[in-house]
Amino acid sequence: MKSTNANLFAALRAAFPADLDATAIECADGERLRYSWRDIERATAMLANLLVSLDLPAGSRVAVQTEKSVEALMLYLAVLRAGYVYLPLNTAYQAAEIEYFIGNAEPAVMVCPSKSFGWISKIAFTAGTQYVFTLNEDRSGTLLDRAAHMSDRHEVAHKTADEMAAILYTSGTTGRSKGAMLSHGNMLSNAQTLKDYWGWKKGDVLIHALPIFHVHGLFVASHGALLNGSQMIWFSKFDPKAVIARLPDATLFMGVPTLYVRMLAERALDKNACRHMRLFISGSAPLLIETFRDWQTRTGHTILERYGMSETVMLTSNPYRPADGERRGGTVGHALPGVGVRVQDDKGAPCPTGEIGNIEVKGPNVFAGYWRMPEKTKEEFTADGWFKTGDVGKVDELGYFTIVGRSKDLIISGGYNVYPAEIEGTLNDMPGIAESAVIGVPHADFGEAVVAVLVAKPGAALDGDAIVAQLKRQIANFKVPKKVFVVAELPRNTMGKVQKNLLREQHKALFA
Ligand code: MLC
Ligand code: AMP
Repeated sequence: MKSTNANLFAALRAAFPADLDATAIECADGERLRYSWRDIERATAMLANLLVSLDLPAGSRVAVQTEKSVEALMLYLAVLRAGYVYLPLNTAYQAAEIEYFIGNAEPAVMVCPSKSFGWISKIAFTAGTQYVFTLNEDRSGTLLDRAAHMSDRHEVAHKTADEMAAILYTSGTTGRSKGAMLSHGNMLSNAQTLKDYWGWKKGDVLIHALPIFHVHGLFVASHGALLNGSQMIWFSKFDPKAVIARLPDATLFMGVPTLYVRMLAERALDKNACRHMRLFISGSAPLLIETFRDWQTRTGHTILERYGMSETVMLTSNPYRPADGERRGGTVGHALPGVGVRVQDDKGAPCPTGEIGNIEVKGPNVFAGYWRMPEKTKEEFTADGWFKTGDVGKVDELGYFTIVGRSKDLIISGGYNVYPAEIEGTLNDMPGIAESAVIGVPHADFGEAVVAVLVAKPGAALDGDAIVAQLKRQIANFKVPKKVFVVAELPRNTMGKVQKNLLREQHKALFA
């Protein structure tokens, strides 16, 4: 007898409301289209049938670098539905970055906008990808053209909970990006936990204004609404004024701290605009206590901050229900039900309450490992099976976790991760640069901003603007330093290690 189908899509679909003609997604910009639950059912079936018709090997990856659109969300759902593996790529990634991801993941299918077809298909076909489809913001492109000929009935592929559903690439402190393999079970268990913990209920309406190529927008937000049969008000791009104008029609909002900072800068943000809101959730980067307090004063709402990562989906959350405790600014709340979170010292022993140490996690949400990197995977797990997050924090006597820093050299800018090692590698390959140090400094809008400090090779003259222009052609724009300094030498300790703390201190007021 076949076991129950653990396909995440099957669970999401089971939550569709009885009235399939009700609105599931309302686009707040562009042509202001409305999509019903029936549209989702039919479009995902047609797209899934298209994938099935390609006769792809089991476990094939479908890589996608497209602008945010409802059709792109449908494509994600269709990949789940058909039982393949979804690989989302940030739209800011440039050719060299895409080349690495495609070379590493070897997707069978690639989907990109028509305008990028030339260079992306070249990379993809060289890497052995069989099919490259196009999908544009205006719903044109070969993907939908082909899917239009497919049947709108499709039986959801049978999956076990531990079968892979998605690969999310995360950069690393050393070496190249690693593909975190998330299973159907990882994502469904987390979505179910959050549905309960955040009290999703009938009538909830979510404003979806985040990109859909990372955990926050693609999984936490979309799964949340779909698993509750809730309507989404869909923004293809975040615009603070437009979002505030739609708050009265919604009950839930999820954002990275920059989104909250930008909305606070708008006069229209007030208690009246938030009169029907039930919950504001923040994550992906630290929410400043000033933002938390200003939001309370202006809107009467206490932002719920949670903490997670690509390898684990969500880990901790401040309480939603008063019975579970208050929402404490500056903390990321409690370990989610069923998720183990502990703080360990460098020797691997538990830290006493209140002491700072390494955050390690365990649970049904934690990924199985990095794609084709068994050694790296082994390094990132403890002998007793806990995943080392690379985040540094502490827990108080009431079980509230606080993130105080990172053992990984990572900058989080506007909710996007930037690994200094990657930028330094790119800089060090440029002519005239002897060495570089990339740091994050406080930034009023992005939380942290990327800054590069360079040393020229003897006799070379470095032009900061030209270096920035060159970087923009090579790496995603959010990784490009907002400021470049040229110095005679980098500060080093007695071991010869660059003292980034001194550089951060020196430049801390640049954008504050
Ligand atoms: C854009 N720019 C950024 C930036 N975003 N610079 C630094 N950091 C960022 N995050 C720069 C561009 O390079 C460009 O510069 C200029 O800003 C305008 O670009 P834009 O695309 O028009 O920007 P905008 O639309 O204003 O985008 C800002 C933003 C966006 C905050 C809306 O960055 C965003 O959506 N962030 C959310 C990221 C997210 O979803 N993270 C979740 C990860 S999941 P120039 O010089 O080229 O003009 C995760 C796990 C978890 O972390 O726990 O959730
Ligand atoms: P990513 O690899 O893009 O999924 O980013 C995950 C990282 O974002 C985590 O390891 C943390 O460093 C950081 N992060 C996520 N949520 C929070 C939060 N609420 N506060 C501080 N850092 C966070």
